[in-house]
Amino acid sequence: MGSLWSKWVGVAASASMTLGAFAQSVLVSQPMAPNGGVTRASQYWIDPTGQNDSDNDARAWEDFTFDQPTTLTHLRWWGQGIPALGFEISFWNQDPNTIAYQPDLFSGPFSRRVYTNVTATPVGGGLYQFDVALNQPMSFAGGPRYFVSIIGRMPESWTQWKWAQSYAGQYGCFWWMRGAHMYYHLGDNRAMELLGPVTCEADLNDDGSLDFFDVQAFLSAFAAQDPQADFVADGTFDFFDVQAFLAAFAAGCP
Ligand SMILES: [Ca+2]
Ligand SMILES: [Ca+2]
Ligand SMILES: [Ca+2]
Repeated sequence: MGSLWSKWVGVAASASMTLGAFAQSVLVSQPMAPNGGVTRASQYWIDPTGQNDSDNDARAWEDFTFDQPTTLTHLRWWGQGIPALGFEISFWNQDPNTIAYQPDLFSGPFSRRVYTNVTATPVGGGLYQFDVALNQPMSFAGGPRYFVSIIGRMPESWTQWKWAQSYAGQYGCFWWMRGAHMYYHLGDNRAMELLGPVTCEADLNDDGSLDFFDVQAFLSAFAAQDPQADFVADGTFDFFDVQAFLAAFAAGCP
């Protein structure tokens, strides 16, 4: 135990780090299909008279689910063109009154915001990767299906913004067009990525830095056979957990 202990102390002394404020990890990855795949119109005419009743108006929703409670901080998506008036990004619950794949259209979105500070990076073929930091981190429960809807805000009634396809994802997407007076469950998934703060596994006391207190917390949890110390999550507490903790600690926090 003595040599192991001195190794811990050595690692702890050499690796006191702080979480970067802007580091992100990709939580859901549905990258764009080659050449955008099947694109879907998702835009509203921002009618100067406020009526917003263009038959051309359309909206696409893409679903996502987390295994455990999760925080989102950034969104990335792909599509055609750059809407002159920015994007509206909204989050919706699954409709609780049906087992069918459907956002809660009756209640509407539980969060909706217009973003004009979106970063657009050309990726060829008139397509762009769009990136935005959400105005505030958003928390989601583990288990339920959610939807994110992204619409381009257009100054004319006849222009479209089209959301690219991803070959990743499941269940396809949900889509509506005002002129068609119908909702559609389509087979193709939309291209998007959901990003959150980088989690730091070895930061056992959750204070954003790695130091001796985390080693101490690991030792206590290990001695108590607390699941927190079961780093190789197999229900047993052995050297492999110690090794995994040391590796995570040595890797540091981004
Ligand atoms: Ca989908
Ligand atoms: Ca810590
Ligand atoms: Ca284990």
